[in-house]
Amino acid sequence: AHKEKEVAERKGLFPPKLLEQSIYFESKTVSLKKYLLREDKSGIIAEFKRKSPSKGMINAHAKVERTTIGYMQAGASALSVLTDSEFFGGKNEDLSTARKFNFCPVLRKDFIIDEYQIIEAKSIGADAILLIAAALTPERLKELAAFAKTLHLEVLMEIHNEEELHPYLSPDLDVVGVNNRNLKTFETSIETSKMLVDKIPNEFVKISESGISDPATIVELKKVGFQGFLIGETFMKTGRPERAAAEFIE
Ligand code: IGP
Repeated sequence: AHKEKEVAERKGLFPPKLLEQSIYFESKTVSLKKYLLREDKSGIIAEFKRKSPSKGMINAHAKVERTTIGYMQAGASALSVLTDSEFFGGKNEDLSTARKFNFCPVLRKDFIIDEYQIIEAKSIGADAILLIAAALTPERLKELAAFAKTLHLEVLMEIHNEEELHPYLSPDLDVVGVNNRNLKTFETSIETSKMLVDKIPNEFVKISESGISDPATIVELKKVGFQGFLIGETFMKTGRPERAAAEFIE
C-alpha cells in the first residue's frame, strides 16, 4: 500500500511524458539473461542494499560508485540495486549512479505494482525489473511483464513456492528467481531453491536469491540447475562489499 501512495505522488511530480525525455529511452538495454549465461562470468548478481526489514541497517557508508565498479571487477555478471527507500534505504539515484559507471545489466529492485514504475525504471537506466508473484495476481503480473517488454526491459519474476509458479508463467518473463527468504519469518533456506528448480521450465534462466553466504553453496546450486545467484547481505555487511565479493568469487 505504501507503494500506491508513492507512485501517485511521483506521477504528479514527474509525469510519464517527462520521464520519457530521459536519454535512457534512446539507449539499448543490456540483456541480463545473456550475461547470466556467459561462460566467462560467475553468474552472480551482486546487490547494493543499505538496509533491510530483516536485518535493519546493513551498511550505512558504502558508496554506490565504488561498490558497483568493484563488484564488476570482482567478476559479478550483473548488478541489482534497491531503489525502495522505506524498507531498504535505496533511491532511484543509486541505480542511475550504478548505470553511469557500469556497462553490465542493472536490475531495478523494488516493489513494482504499476506501469509508471516500469517507465521510471527505464528512465533511470535499468535493464531489467523485478516482479514479485506474491505481490500480484497472475493477470496483473503478466500485464506488467508485457508492458516491460514494450520498453525492451527484461523481467525477473520472483517466487517462494510452487503455487506462485505455473499460474504466473508467461513468454514475457526472462528469468525466474526462487527467493530462499521466507517472507513471514525472514529465515532463509537453500532447500527452497532445491525443491523448486525442476519445476521451472528450462526456457527461463533460473536464479537462486537470498541467504547465499559461501561459495560452496553456489557449487551446490549450480549442480541442481541454477544459472544465477543473487547476493546482497554477504557482501554489504562487510566494511568493503566489493572486496568481500572479490574474495567470494576468486
Ligand atoms: C539478496 P541477501 O540475503 O543476499 O541479502 O538477498 C536478495 O535476494 C534480496 O535482497 C531480495 C529482495 C527481494 C529485496 C530478494 N527479493 C525483493 C527486496 C525485494
